Amino acid sequence: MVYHETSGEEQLASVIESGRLLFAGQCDFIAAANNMKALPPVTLPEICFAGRSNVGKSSLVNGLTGRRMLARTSQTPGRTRQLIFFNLADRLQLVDLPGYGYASAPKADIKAWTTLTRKYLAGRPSLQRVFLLIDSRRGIGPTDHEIMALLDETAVSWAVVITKADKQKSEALAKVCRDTQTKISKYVAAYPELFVTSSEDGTGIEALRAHLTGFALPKNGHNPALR
Ligand SMILES: Nc1nc2c(ncn2[C@@H]2O[C@H](COP(=O)(O)OP(=O)(O)O)[C@@H](O)[C@H]2O)c(=O)[nH]1
Ligand SMILES: [Mg+2]
Repeated sequence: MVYHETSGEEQLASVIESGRLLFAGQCDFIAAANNMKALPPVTLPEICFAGRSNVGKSSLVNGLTGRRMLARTSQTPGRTRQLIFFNLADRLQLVDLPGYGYASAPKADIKAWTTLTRKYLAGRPSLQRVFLLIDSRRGIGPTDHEIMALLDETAVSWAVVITKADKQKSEALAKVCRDTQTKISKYVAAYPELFVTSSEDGTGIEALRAHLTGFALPKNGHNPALR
């Protein structure tokens, strides 16, 4: 018998290609919710992006989907107070969560963030994983730790995405990654691998697309895990 064994390289290329195809598909804005009733119904597996205001969430959604204007990016942080839902090719839902920790009242900000977002995190059966964005120039701050503790509490699986990698020299970037990895190792719900990205120069975007494809419905298929 002759087997064709796929090499590691072939497998990687195929996963990258699946990611490219998924994110090249249709991507539509479906809802902006500022209360639980306004959340769109659970129909697709979902992943969401969380992080401080200005960390690069909207830019990442735009970078992943290759659409410059899909998620509104802003020079004025702290403006988005809603959960923004996008439907990607009827296979995966992407959610841009409100930013936190900006301005002079971080405590009040966390509280506002917590009320709706916490309900969403705790009560969304389709939510597969939270991607928590950390700016490569700042690393993990105290507010991020609060959010990480909250995520651990709600028992949602979460992973860190380092953003703005283009803004750091490679040594400094490596150090931020090491520090971040050490810090997140204390959290039980944290995925151990970091995703290092730049929406500016495309670093890590195809790897993240490939990873996210693992949560999507198969093409023309259905997901038995979803009721
Ligand atoms: N150099 C660089 N700037 C970025 C990157 N991602 C976002 N930005 C900038 O950071 C600012 C905030 O980005 P935005 O996506 O609106 O952040 P959000 O508040 O988390 O949604 C904007 O001025 C973006 O142009 C990146 O990867 N590299
Ligand atoms: Mg934004």
